[in-house]
Amino acid sequence: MGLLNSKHSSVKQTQILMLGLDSAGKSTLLYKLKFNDFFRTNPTIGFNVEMIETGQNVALTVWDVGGQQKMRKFWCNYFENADGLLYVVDSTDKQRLEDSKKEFELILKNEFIKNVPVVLLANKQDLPGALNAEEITRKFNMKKHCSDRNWYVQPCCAMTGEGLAEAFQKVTAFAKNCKKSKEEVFTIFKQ
Ligand SMILES: Nc1nc2c(ncn2[C@@H]2O[C@H](COP(=O)(O)OP(=O)(O)OP(=O)(O)O)[C@@H](O)[C@H]2O)c(=O)[nH]1
Ligand SMILES: [Mg+2]
Repeated sequence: MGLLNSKHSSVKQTQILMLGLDSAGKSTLLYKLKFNDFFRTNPTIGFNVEMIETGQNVALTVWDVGGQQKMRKFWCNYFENADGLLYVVDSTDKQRLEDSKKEFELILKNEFIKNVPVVLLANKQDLPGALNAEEITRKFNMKKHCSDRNWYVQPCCAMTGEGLAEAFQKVTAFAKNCKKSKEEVFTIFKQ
């Protein structure tokens, strides 16, 4: 069989897919993490991609895909290689919370995203009226929808960077474990 157990090289290269509705704060978050600076963003048409060094001997490739309605049909093009999913929510946008939840559930149903670990980012915690991590966890019914994978809900503020390091550490650790178990399956399959 032509399946390769590329343990050493693959563990270090981790693909993180970042999704969420438009204006959730994905690009702000990506550039804050990459350059430790706040940048004014424009709505993303297509995607942004950045390499992030984590200091854990893991290089993350982070894909930030535009979240406008017309863009969402292209999200599935990025699913196949994702080792971890970061789903960003504007915690103050109560009107569109239901939309965001629906999109999230659709993603989780996709075959390529099966078992892929999820970190949900409850962004814009600096703003008054932001739902906290517990409220977002409940609204998104995380226990039910993510029962087949590792998941975590991280409150954050993309503008100040608060909570971002924790979120990326978490998704990296989850993705590493997920890769390990995939490789074990490959190894068994090869024998
Ligand atoms: N107050 C506050 N504003 C934020 C935060 N994160 C992002 N924003 C603002 O929210 C707006 C949208 O941010 P973007 O990063 O462009 O959102 P996006 O998710 O990339 O949007 P699309 O590219 O359209 O999918 C910008 O005006 C940001 O400055 C935050 O943590 N707090
Ligand atoms: Mg963007």
